[in-house]
Amino acid sequence: MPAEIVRSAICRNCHGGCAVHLHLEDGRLRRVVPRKGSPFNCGRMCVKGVATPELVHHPDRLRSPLKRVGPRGSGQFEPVSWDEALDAVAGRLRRLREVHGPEALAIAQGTGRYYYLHVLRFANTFGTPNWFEPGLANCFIPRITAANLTYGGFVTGDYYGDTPPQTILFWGHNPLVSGPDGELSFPVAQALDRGAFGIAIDPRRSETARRCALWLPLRPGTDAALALAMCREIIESNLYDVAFVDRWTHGFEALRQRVAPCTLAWAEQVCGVPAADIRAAAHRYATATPGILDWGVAMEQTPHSLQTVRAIACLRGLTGNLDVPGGDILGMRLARPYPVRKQDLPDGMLEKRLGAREFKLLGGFHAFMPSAHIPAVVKAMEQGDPYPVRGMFMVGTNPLTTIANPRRLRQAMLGLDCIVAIELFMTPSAALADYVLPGAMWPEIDQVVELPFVAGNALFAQKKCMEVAGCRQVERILIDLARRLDLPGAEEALEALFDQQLAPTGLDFEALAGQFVHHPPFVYHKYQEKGFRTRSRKVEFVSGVLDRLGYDPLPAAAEPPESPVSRPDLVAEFPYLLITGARRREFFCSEHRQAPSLRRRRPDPLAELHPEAAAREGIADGDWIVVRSPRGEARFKARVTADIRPDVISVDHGWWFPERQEPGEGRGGVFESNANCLTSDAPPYDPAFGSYQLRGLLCAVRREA
Ligand SMILES: Nc1nc2c(c(=O)[nH]1)N[C@H]1C(S)=C(S)[C@@H](COP(=O)(O)OP(=O)(O)OC[C@H]3O[C@@H](n4cnc5c(=O)[nH]c(N)nc54)[C@H](O)[C@@H]3O)O[C@H]1N2
Ligand SMILES: Nc1nc2c(c(=O)[nH]1)N[C@H]1C(S)=C(S)[C@@H](COP(=O)(O)OP(=O)(O)OC[C@H]3O[C@@H](n4cnc5c(=O)[nH]c(N)nc54)[C@H](O)[C@@H]3O)O[C@H]1N2
Ligand code: SF4
Ligand SMILES: [Mo]
Repeated sequence: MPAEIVRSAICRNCHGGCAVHLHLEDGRLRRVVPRKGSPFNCGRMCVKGVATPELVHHPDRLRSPLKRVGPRGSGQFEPVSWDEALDAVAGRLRRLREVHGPEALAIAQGTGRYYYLHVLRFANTFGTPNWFEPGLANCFIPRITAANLTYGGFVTGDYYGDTPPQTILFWGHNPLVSGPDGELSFPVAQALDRGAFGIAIDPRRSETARRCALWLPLRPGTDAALALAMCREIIESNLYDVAFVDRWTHGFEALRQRVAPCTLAWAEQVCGVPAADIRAAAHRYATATPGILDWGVAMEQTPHSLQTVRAIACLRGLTGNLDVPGGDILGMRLARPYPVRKQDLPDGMLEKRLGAREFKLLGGFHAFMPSAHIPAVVKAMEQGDPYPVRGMFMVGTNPLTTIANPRRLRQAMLGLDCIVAIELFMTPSAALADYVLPGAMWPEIDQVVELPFVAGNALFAQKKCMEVAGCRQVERILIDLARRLDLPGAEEALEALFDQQLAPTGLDFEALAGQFVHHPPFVYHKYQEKGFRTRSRKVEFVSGVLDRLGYDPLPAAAEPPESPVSRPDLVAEFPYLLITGARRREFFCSEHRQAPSLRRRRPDPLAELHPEAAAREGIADGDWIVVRSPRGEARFKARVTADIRPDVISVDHGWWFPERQEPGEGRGGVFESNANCLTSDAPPYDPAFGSYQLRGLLCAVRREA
């Protein structure tokens, strides 16, 4: 086959969204380069995207369905044909449903990949409410929900219009490296280059914080207190947008009263940040407008996630930085939601969803994307309580690296009747499966992409650019299984589902793929016509929905359950604060350690600590160290840096070692440098989302002997 350049592709090596060109030769992907002039990625891309050919053609890539032949956990598999694998998997799933009911199948998936919503469709049509993802209670859903509750829609920063932001407040977020939309890092960098005033609220001076004029290194887990103090300062100094607050908000007086005790001095003491800096951040964000408040995942990883994101959300309402050029803009939602067939979930299954009754915004009727609570699913696997979960279908997730207390999960999985995985590589989690089905990577698929995620201000369509023999697009695998299981909607082809999604645009998949992008002019101030899409039609400082559900309708602060304040008994043994899950540009969660160019840049899992802590513990930069929490240990290479609070240790996210394929529990060294060997899946949880604590835990550190 001759050389060819495909010009209409969207990289998905992270949640993704960079428009790229693919250079193909003899059916192989040779090079990925950024598409010039693309507004979202500004004609740029990152190293993960550049490394795509190494991953697509990697010798370890799964290229045939595999059937387990040894005992579960032995990692012994033999290749089988697609027909044999799909027939066998359908047979197993049917039997499971007949014997125990559809709810006995847990469907686990990973963070937003191309097939994300189709997995939910499969769960609904199969009839199980027990669909989950490690990042739901602890990632993005609290932010989306807080925005929906407060403004009636999701908001993203306006980096794209003619009016640049004057101020960008980065809250627990490092978009130059990580974030829900990878392509966003480029317009963020551009806005900072063009002189936007950056403020970073982060215990580490992250790559993004280093580009900011003001850095507030708060104590992990105290974000709600800081946000409430900023709200108070903005109100009491009369810096709020009086006209906007009067006309467009609900509950201002109640908020004013709620935050009255939250003085700068109080916040300084709770958060460990000088009052003068909190004041400066509040004044700058309120007065140097328009301003963007770009928030990340950190404050969703505490058992206080709802009130934390709500407190931060109120700042946008007070300052009127909403749906204005250069501020935070409400999404256009150009497409219809993907047809996930919620209506097919049988009667009674909503009540059966594990954890839904307790965590109403995770799994209940008002949840944005209803899912099960992971600790409840693991308990049902272990104990059959309140009913048995006997099977697990993993679609692009490696939960032994990403779920708290992964040893417990592994033990529970060993006892299941049936495990199926769709994967790109043989991960430690997939190695526990009975059948492993090889999925296609993004150059090998048809896809519709909405950018930014959830906001949907532009739509892209890509047609399959190439093929890797033996691998199949995940939705097509699920449709094949649905047909074998006679599930509702199974007759609909993937293209028909894309067409349904695109209907409001007047384009179908073919037409959009032909033009690649649909990006109509953005409309600001959308609320001025019909109000915000909340019950009161206003920005709700007091949330009507939260009130009805029995949650505090006003934002509040709380001390993390494991902290020097709430657990002084642990401080002598565990004197440091642990933040888990640091992201690196080279990797996406537990992925990409196989790619030689990326691994060369970042060979080892890192733990960052301050020179004062290092000196106290006798640790030098580059030493291997052991980080210990009340639950376990993990080893990392020390990176000694002044860019972190002296009392904080930060450890990397998602590590395992694909080059180590020894059988048994140690496969892939999955429990060696695993941040989640340090975290806990035990209560307390956030009362609305069930989030558990992944940041601000207590830990100790020592040099490895
Ligand atoms: N301690 C701690 N734990 C955390 C976090 C933290 O900060 N700290 N963060 C949490 C968050 S925010 C999230 S979102 C989760 C992430 O958790 P997960 O989504 O489970 O992330 P991964 O473990 O990387 O799993 C993705 C898997 O999908 C496979 N995959 C990727 N692309 C494709 C594809 O196109 N097709 C198929 N079939 N498979 C594919 C990859 O090979 C990989 O094995 O982790 C959570 N866990
Ligand atoms: N390159 C790359 N990109 C990614 C990922 C990846 O693994 N690699 N993962 C993807 C996923 S699933 C997600 S959820 C996003 C996450 O991306 P972000 O939302 O940017 O979150 P993190 O990178 O986890 O953390 C951002 C910052 O929060 C700080 N932080 C830690 N604890 C606290 C705290 O208690 N309070 C505050 N205010 N800050 C704190 C950290 O030091 C860090 O600098 O990135 C996505 N994009
Ligand atoms: S930022 Fe994400 S979408 Fe863009 S090139 Fe990197 S991996 Fe691909
Ligand atoms: Mo995430």
